[in-house]
Amino acid sequence: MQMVVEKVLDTTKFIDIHTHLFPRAFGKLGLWGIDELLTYHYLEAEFFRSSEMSPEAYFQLSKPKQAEAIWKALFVENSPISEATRGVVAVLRAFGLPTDTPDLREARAFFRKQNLENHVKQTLNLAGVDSVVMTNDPLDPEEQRIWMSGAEPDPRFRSALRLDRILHDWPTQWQQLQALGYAVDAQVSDKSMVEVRRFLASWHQRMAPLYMAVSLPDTFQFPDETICSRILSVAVLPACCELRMPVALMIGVRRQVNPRIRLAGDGVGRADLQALENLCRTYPENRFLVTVLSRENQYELCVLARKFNNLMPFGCWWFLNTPSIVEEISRERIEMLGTSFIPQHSDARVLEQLIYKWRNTRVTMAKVLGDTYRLLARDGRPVHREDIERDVKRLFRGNFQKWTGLA
Ligand code: RAT
Ligand code: ZN
Repeated sequence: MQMVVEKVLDTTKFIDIHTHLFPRAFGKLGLWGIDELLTYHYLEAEFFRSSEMSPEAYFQLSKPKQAEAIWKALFVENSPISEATRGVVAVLRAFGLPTDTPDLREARAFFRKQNLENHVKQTLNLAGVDSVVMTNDPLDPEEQRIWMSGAEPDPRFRSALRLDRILHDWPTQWQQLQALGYAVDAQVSDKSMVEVRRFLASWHQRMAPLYMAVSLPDTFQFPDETICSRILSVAVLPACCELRMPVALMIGVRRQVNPRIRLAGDGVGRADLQALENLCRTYPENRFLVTVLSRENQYELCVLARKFNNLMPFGCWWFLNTPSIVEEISRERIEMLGTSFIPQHSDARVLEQLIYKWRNTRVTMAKVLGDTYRLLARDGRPVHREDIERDVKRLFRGNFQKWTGLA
């Protein structure tokens, strides 16, 4: 049975429902190669724990120099045993590159000679995924320019309309919307809300996103007397209903607890999931894809999902994406929700990260599913290969396809 579970997991192509990757047409926004892998912010956070270099000195360096400093501190002077460092080792190995050299010469030479198109194909193949969902921010100036100039879509890279700037930074972003021709104001008036809906509809047409998404702090409340709450309820949720799209809520991030280390400086806090309960109950016509960052919120999320079928838990996000925690959360979800959830997304920012992140997910899920089927068989129900295939397909493809209409 264990071997069948592993085989099915290995041969089923997954859909990666949340990444920060971009296709070739997005130029420099798409990150790949050894220097990008090494300067991943998960590794930067670890670097500052093992190096005497100050963040200020580090951020002054060029990217290749940063990569070299991280390689030296985390891979040469120390054993790369953390999840993020092991990931780089696994990627190097997957491409037949040495994993214990004192410098990056060979790895750099390898990536330099890759043809990007073939490399993307090979990487997706090695990762066992056939589509990845991007994070698309219409108010990011660089991204906006690319979308406006009609970048050629790549069917493997699907879009998700990210709302963080609009929802969290209205006081500085409303003028951007105004400059794009929307009659909005600082006071989030009724007229403004109609205009935000028009903005979302127009970007929906341009991007063809599978869902809208926002990350939310641990302090998130709903309903609330905030601009975020107003835009969410008056513009975003009605727009999602009208456009028949789910909204993804990623709850529990404490942004910039240490601004000195920039992107690596975000933290986590336990959220009050009463807010989510209120949303699911008040908006039965809306569908909520939800991931929570705090380990302490996972059980409540499962209980809520048992109450509301318009709630789909997904992924073990960010700091939770380590084998021990993924195992714990996935067991809990299966025990409470069967196959009615989406176990994981990669959150990859650098193309080749797909390889190790999905490999690790498969290893952990093989353990969890194998144990689950053994319990089921012991209880008296034989488990066939077709059952396992159906379940894996539902978990890693079907649930998302059903919610987003992705073929
Ligand atoms: O996991 C990450 O890389 C974080 O920095 C965030 O991007 C997070 O996943 C998010 O989407 O906000
Ligand atoms: Zn993310």
